[in-house]
Amino acid sequence: MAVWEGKKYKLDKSENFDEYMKELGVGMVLRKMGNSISPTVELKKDGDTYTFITSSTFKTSTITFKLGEEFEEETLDGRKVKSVITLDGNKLVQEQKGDKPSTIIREFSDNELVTTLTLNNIKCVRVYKAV
Ligand code: ACD
Repeated sequence: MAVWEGKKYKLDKSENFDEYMKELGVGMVLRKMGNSISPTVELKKDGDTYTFITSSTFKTSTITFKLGEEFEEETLDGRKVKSVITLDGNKLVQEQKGDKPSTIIREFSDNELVTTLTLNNIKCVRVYKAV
């Protein structure tokens, strides 16, 4: 069983998220919201279909995908992008295409999830704790 199976992770620390959102072109009001919210995330697997859920009091986003297969995604800030996700051990790697190409790496362990978001020269690291 994978380390992330049956677990939920809640945001504990966040570095550079405001800069990342600015680089995406997210406006001030939504950035304030994004900065003040501690979402809970979970990864689920059913056969070869994966679901990644980000839940918060403000918004919840669910993406459903198969590894290596491009899918359409509406991001939390409302962009419509195409993404491809692969899994390398406990590391989920998401490549978001479009005019703001971004890489999101989520590395799961027993008690922690480290999410690293990269866009241009901006790198944001968000640390989640298993709850
Ligand atoms: C994570 C961060 C994943 C979010 C990545 C991109 C979204 C960009 C901007 C968010 C903007 C507004 C959303 C505001 C609040 C929603 C709260 C949830 C924030 C994740 O996986 O950690």
